[in-house]
Amino acid sequence: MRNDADDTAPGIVKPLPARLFIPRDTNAEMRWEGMAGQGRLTPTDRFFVRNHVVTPRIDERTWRLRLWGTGLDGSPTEDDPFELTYEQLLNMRARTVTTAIECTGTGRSFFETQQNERVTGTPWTLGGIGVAAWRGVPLADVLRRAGLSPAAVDLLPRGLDPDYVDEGVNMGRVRRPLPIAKALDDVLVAYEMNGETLPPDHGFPARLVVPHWVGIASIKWLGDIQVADHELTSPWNTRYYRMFGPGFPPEGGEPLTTMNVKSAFELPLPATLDGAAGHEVTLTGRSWSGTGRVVRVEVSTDGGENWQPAQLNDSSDAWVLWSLPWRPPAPGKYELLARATDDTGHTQPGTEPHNDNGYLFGAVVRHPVTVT
Ligand SMILES: Nc1nc2c(c(=O)[nH]1)N[C@H]1C(S)=C(S)[C@@H](COP(=O)(O)O)O[C@H]1N2
Ligand SMILES: [Mo]
Repeated sequence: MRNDADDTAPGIVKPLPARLFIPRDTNAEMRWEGMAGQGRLTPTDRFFVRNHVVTPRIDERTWRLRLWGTGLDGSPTEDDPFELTYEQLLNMRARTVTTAIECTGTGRSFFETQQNERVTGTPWTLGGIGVAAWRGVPLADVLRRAGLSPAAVDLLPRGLDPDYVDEGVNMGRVRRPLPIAKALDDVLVAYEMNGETLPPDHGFPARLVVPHWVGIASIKWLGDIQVADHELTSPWNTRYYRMFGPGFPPEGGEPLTTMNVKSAFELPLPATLDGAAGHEVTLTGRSWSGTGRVVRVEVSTDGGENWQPAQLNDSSDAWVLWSLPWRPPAPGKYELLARATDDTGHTQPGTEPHNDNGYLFGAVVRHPVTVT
């Protein structure tokens, strides 16, 4: 039996009780059974953490958000940037946005376990997603205050965590280009999560929240933003977060942007349903999509032979909560599957085309359950 002691991941500040998290190197994956009975939001105590390095401790009194580059009026330099204090940020017009942050590697391990394909990277199951109410200032307002020029093309938001070293090569601080159109659309400079000050692990004092996009876009511990009148690159849009492998160009596909459709049961993986044989249980889960609103979820309790529509109980922009009664006929092993479709017609496929880094596994997951 699993005890309730906290696991540790080097560099994560918050407690990681074993009943809520699976430690994965510098990261912590959420256990889906921890969402059973929860409301629309992922409570902060169980929200996954994805750190390339470690959570830095930042003093908000000396912190500044710095903006610089050729995409701002007067082209302020990195050495003499436009600056906002924490105080000033908190005094700007704020908005609250409920949206998911999801790691591009969510579901990666299923490339191996379901498709027998080798991929590199953290072997997440489905717990690399969380939905929170983020409060902060629209990035568009911050940019305008800094003197956004009509010539601006690309941004490069950069974190204050230590340099990321990948197999001995120093990649510098975590930073990923963000096109100006998305920056002006719906991106938030967030300083609160679920009604509380942003916790250290989730980006205190401020982070970007980039709705519907790959989690890497939502830069934590935001320190500065280069605003340029030309396209920008960093390893996070050239080397990482592109599709590589057979069928993709040698330099990789286009930088990844929107997330795909996924579904998860609010059960341990694998699960045991003790004493459920012949009795009705309620299966619950959630489905979400970066490309639209989930409008249909079908569930199979027999390995994909037969499908039934799940009841959609609560749908926010971020994800839909669903349920389905199930009476397992006899003790034994079952495979549960959930398949979602969004309002732009994207449905979860049976298999996911391979890519070497195992990004964006969106195929239907086969969830093993033992019924006694
Ligand atoms: N500065 C910085 N920002 C970052 C990261 C990081 O390691 N450093 N990880 C990114 C990735 S890959 C993801 S999936 C999300 C995870 O956000 P969370 O840890 O709050 O869940 O943060 C993104 N922002
Ligand atoms: Mo990620």
